[in-house]
Amino acid sequence: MKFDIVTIFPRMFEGPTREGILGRAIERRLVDLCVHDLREYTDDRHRTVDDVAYGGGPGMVLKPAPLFRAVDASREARGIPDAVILTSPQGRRFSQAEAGRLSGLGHVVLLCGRYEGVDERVRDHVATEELSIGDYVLTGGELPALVVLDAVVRLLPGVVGDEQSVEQDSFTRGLLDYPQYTRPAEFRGIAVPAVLLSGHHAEVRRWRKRQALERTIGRRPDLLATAQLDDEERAILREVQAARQEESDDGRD
Ligand code: 9D3
Repeated sequence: MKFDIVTIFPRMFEGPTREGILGRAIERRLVDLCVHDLREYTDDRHRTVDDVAYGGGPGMVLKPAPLFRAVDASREARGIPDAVILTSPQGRRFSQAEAGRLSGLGHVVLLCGRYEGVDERVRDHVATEELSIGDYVLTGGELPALVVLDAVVRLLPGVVGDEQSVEQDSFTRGLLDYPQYTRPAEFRGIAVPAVLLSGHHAEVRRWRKRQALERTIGRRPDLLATAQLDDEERAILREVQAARQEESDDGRD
């Protein structure tokens, strides 16, 4: 899969794209990533990428010309992209489903917003979509672009060694992870739950399912509404909900 990222801070991508699963995917050429310095697409001596807003007001706005030229250059060098994504606080919320959709594309351009905003003509005539990663204020679209890149790349065939772990993903299935432990069996007097040492595989599986369901109800009940549960999980869920009902009845006694 081809990615072009357009940014005024290309060095922000150096560390994250060299390390870990993402770094290996690029090394193995499963991902072809080009990071472009927006200033390379300016035509003035000062390499100006921003300007004051028409109508006045605080803050600078990213000028249209360098962004238009950067996308033109990508199109000429690497072909017509399937999506040109502007990262912005006004975007649709990025999600696991969005990551899955993008992982089916061949070529994606990510434009990183900055400052108080981006000239609206970029939204209307260059970007095919606009994505936000959540409701908190960042200083720019570079970290969001890395988040999108990371979430999409790990879904590409061959990138994560264990395809099963990708499918079992909590957000793919809609449940949070169950608690995990490794050796030693007792650490500073804190024991690993006995069931995990018992060797009873069916019991371990049921315990994990129950833990995942209890955690999801307790921490992210919103996820449960759309979770894909198997028969055993549905049965355990009814038990867990009955037990919780008991507890809240007790509380009122
Ligand atoms: C909505 C806030 N804007 C009001 C004037 C100003 C503004 C704040 C922060 C404009 C741009 C930014 C920089 N953030 C991004 O470019 C951004 C972002 C984010 O801040 N949070 C979550 N997702 C994203 S995607 C791009």
